[in-house]
Amino acid sequence: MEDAPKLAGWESTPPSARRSPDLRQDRAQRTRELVLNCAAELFAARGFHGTSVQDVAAAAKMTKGAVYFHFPGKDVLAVAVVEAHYTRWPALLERARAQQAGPFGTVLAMVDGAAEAFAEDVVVQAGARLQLESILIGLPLPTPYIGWIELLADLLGQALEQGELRPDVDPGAAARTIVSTFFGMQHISATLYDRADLRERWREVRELVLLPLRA
Ligand code: LUB
Repeated sequence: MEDAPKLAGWESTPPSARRSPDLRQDRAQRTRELVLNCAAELFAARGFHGTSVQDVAAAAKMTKGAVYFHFPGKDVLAVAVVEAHYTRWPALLERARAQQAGPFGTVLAMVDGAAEAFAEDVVVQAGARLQLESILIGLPLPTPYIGWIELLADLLGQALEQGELRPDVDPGAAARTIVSTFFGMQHISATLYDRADLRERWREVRELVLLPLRA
């Protein structure tokens, strides 16, 4: 049985989503989520520079003032979308670990789930694009990649201890290779084919990069 892996920088409730008790009303929360999802659709399609708060307000069928109440600027909105993108992974990890397939099986389930999320989840797609456009955003974003690298290194270390990983494979090197390969795969798919071939490209990476690491 694997130990609970680390979740570097992945918070299930990011700072931007924490609200004082008086703001935790369902309606305010639902409005915030509507604005966030409308912003994600626009950021994913047009990028940070190509999206205005007015565009988000129109898409959410709200006034700009209502958007500013939840997010006092486009930069704040972009940070919230990137943070929301990272909140997907702790829940995915819980589902992966629930399969009790051992640490290497959990790695496979995690990256399979990430491929599905990058193919389907507009908040994840927007988060990835905004990370690439971070220089345009006037506020700091969560540090990219480290969460995945540390989680996979942790799980692959456990896989090595349990004889599931080839003994000649360094868990840290394998984690960095998997994350780099996955990042490049999803970026090329997004750039060339708007992610239409992402699942097929992921199957190739899984077959040629991940499965050969097994003992
Ligand atoms: C992942 C992206 C796009 C890493 O973790 C991250 O920050 C990521 C956005 O920055 O791919 C590969 C799973």
